[in-house]
Amino acid sequence: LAGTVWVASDIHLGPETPKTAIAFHDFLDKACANADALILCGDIFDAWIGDDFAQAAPPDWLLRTLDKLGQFSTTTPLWIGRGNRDFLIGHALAQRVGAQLLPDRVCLDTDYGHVLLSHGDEYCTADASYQRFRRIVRTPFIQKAFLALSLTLRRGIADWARQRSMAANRNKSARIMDVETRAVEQAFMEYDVDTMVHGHTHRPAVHQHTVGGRLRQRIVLPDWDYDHGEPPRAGWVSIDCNGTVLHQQDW
Ligand code: OKV
Repeated sequence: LAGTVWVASDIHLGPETPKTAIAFHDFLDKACANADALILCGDIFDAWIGDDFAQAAPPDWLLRTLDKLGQFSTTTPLWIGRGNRDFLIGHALAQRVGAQLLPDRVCLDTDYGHVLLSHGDEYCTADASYQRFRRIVRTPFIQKAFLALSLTLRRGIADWARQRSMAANRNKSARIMDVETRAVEQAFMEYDVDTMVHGHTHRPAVHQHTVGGRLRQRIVLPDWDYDHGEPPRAGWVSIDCNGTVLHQQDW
């Protein structure tokens, strides 16, 4: 990856976030003008129940973003990673928008060196009930069975799962829902990188970790929301030969 790489995550687009969609589309114009590649590392969408949903007759809000991404990728390379919400994104969607799918964790070879990129939910190891949910819905035969259901049934299951999750999260502490330092440090060691970027926790920050006697940097991306209260939230990380910069609506 040569030049300037931009990374964003947790846009959480859906039928009820039109302002966030507009902000994201503006961001794509900005990325088109300033970045040599764009990586979206998970939860572009607030829910995803199968690529066929986007293929048959996508609702208006989705069609606009698919077309925008498709247009974007004709001029700038686009990579898409799956998040904890849109983990069912598949190659059909990637093809539809002209993107390449990323694996869950990927070591990017940038002008600033190796950067470990992931969505970030895999580091939330203190949240046992979430990790259980994650294991179940990531089981291939369970995914196949789910995708074989009618869209109506899948929508029903998704609504139910989201209601249950919201109820459960109300009783979880901030610490439980953040990353575990031990899981992060393990990843730094395993991938032997000095820079890590992830989203998921919605706690944008630049953290320093000393692991294996080396100072390392972990950049956490913000989520995006222009539809629920002030101030709006958005941001991205830019990576070039000079290093990394976390941008938060200073644009
Ligand atoms: C995504 C999350 C809902 C968190 C269900 C198998 C199973 C897939 C699914 C249903 C839900 C995605 C696809 C959604 C993420 C939630 C609630 C909590 C914490 C099955 C395969 F098990 F039912 F058979 N799902 N949807 N959550 O609405 O997009 O990440 S979702």
